[in-house]
Amino acid sequence: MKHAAEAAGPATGTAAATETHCPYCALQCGMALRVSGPGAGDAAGVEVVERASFPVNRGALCGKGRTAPEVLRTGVRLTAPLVRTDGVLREAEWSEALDRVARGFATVQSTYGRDAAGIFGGGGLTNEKAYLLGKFARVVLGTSNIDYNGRFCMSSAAAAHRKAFGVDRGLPFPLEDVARTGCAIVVGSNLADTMPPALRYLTELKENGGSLVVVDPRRTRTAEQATLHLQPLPGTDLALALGLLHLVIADGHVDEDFVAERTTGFAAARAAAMAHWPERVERITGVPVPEMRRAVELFAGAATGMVLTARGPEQQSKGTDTVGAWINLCLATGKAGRPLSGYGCLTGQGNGQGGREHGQKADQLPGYRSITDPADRAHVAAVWGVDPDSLPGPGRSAYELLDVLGSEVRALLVMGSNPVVSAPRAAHVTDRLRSLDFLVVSDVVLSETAELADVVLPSAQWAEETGTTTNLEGRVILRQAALTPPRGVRSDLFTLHELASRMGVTFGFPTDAETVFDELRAASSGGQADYAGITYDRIRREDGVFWPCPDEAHPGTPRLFLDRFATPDGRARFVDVSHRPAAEEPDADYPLYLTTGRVLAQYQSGAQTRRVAELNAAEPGPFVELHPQLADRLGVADGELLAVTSRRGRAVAPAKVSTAIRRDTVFMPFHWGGAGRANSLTNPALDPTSKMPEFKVCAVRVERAGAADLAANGTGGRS
Ligand SMILES: Nc1nc2c(c(=O)[nH]1)N[C@H]1C(S)=C(S)[C@@H](COP(=O)(O)OP(=O)(O)OC[C@H]3O[C@@H](n4cnc5c(=O)[nH]c(N)nc54)[C@H](O)[C@@H]3O)O[C@H]1N2
Ligand SMILES: Nc1nc2c(c(=O)[nH]1)N[C@H]1C(S)=C(S)[C@@H](COP(=O)(O)OP(=O)(O)OC[C@H]3O[C@@H](n4cnc5c(=O)[nH]c(N)nc54)[C@H](O)[C@@H]3O)O[C@H]1N2
Ligand code: SF4
Ligand SMILES: [Mo]
Repeated sequence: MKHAAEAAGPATGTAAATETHCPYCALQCGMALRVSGPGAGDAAGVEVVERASFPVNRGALCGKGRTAPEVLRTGVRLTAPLVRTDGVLREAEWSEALDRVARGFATVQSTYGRDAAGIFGGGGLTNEKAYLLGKFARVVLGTSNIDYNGRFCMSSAAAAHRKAFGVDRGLPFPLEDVARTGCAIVVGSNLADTMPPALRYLTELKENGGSLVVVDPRRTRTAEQATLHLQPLPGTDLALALGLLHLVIADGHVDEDFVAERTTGFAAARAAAMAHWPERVERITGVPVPEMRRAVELFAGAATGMVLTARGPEQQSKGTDTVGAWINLCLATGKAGRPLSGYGCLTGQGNGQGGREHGQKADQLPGYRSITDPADRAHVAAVWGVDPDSLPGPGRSAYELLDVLGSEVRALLVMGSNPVVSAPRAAHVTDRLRSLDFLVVSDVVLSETAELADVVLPSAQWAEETGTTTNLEGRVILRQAALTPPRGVRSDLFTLHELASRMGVTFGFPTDAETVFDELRAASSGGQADYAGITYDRIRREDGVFWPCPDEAHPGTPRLFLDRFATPDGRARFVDVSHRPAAEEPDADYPLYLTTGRVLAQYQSGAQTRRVAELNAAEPGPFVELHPQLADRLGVADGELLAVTSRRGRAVAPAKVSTAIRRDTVFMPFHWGGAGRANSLTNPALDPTSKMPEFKVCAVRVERAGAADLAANGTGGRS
């Protein structure tokens, strides 16, 4: 069934506003769009209207969401396919572009084999797109090589979740529960900037008498809200969590009944924690023992409590173990599997949750099924109408895939990511992309990655197409098309349908999102992320439906684990983990820590938000945040250009002098390409389990920029 606006063209006039959700982060704020004037390609005619009834954000939006229609404008976005001819990208008809893509993949696969074709997806894609992209890889290309940018995002938390609880849903409870818990420990999340409307849950928590502990090497706007701010060295969260568990045990705060009845593996976890006594942990982390004691008093002393992690502790080469150690703390104190208590990961991308459930991950099939499990393969193959033996096995993880471009993988489709800016060791990744025989990028704008492509396919955007996403709470929600895309722009579902048929698969790739969703429901049925009972109509009526939801009579599952955990024996599992250093620690040549992250007004690689004037005015370019004492030592003033060097490369950006950061650490946001690209510096050391790169810690040297740097930078500073 097509949504009316899709079938009938732009919804002109003053028709009722269409309810939808923001295109950006995992909060997926509810909003409504009213379209007047010509509609397509005309942001002025698209008005964002408050949708106060949607519970997660209750009408509030951040500046990114509010200005998202700016990216719908022609002149900003792509409006026709581009095909490289004589080295230059020129506009082409869809048929020519699609023929080129089909030929590009066929040539490479006939010469080098099926696995020489690769796909790099994104956690911003709707469930329908992510599902069909995974199916396209396995059924049409027959390649094992598909992975996506979520690997750079929450994969460590996902791995830890599965180890401890048997299932990975970022938050096992709705956000509203956070406001009512006794104590929340927020580890490496700056949600004041990264999910502004969600800050309300933390301020309400304090108004309700609860306490807030924030763990971040920087005094962020989130940390400013805290009852207690712990400011560890980057990359030492694992030691900190073990130190807190040590104090919990030493001070008699273990919930013995809970541990005995609902968990396994405590003995080994206890032994590991006992080896991390407070003074030792203070030496590793820099967090004074009295502050650790205070954190334990607040957390263990409250009747209910939560630990919430985001990218700070997760984007480390030991992220999985680190999250496991924080989960241990919840389990030992009985703060899991009970109302208003538990561990949760604050997932990042718009569909960061759903995007990891339905098959664009190298080791997965839809419904969180495993690509190596015979029963899982048989179920999905039956839905797809193919022989289970025809499905490839697991492929390479995101960075491992990018690292073999041009050698083992010769043709690549990128849909929904901009790795030239966002991948670790980005100069190397850019070289690999350039060395491909064939690169096709589907995007809404000409991103830095699309600029390298042989073919660029212009995709429709959030406001122009219908589809579901799954927000950070596990709530499946519906974006509804409010207007039609400009002529020359097509949805990704159309692209996959057309490519499949050119490659000989003429069924199973519908272009209508609801039809795709119905197939996804069947494919996920009986799996962990079971969507079988979720329909578009139910989502409209119920403000979203939480998975698992096995049948249409089932109410959905806002809260997991209250009776049992999702492990075979129903018990949560402690993990046996010990601290280890980051893959790269400072030394005489590279004496400082670099950590990276986000600012309020830019989103991710910046491909979309750098095209919005209001956001650029607020956050015009990259910077290096450093402490005044470090700035003095280097002899630099605020705004002066700095050169930052690591073993991977060099970046140049103005100094932003601030007492909010540790003296031994500098911080760079990663939203820009060019000379100020943070990822020229970052370390692709991978977590052994999740394959997450170590974005949050590496060693650098910082100095005043030289003449050559000034020329490369082109600008005088942060203006
Ligand atoms: N404005 C904006 N909002 C966004 C995004 C965006 O790009 N811009 N992206 C979305 C996405 S995909 C994601 S994943 C989320 C990310 O959301 P967050 O995780 O909140 O964002 P980050 O800035 O990457 O990292 C959070 C904090 O980790 C701290 N940190 C750095 N190193 C360490 C460490 O070793 N330990 C600890 N404990 N903390 C550390 C940083 O100082 C930073 O304040 O945001 C989402 N929302
Ligand atoms: N140094 C450092 N690097 C990081 C991080 C960090 O903290 N530090 N964080 C990492 C994290 S958590 C993440 S999530 C990644 C994100 O990094 P990227 O994967 O680069 O994320 P985006 O910039 O959101 O890229 C999405 C691209 O898809 C396009 N797009 C949007 N919607 C659609 C659609 O529906 N269809 C198609 N075809 N295209 C679409 C957008 O225009 C954009 O070009 O960055 C990672 N990189
Ligand atoms: S918080 Fe996230 S979902 Fe909400 S408006 Fe901002 S970017 Fe969009
Ligand atoms: Mo992310």
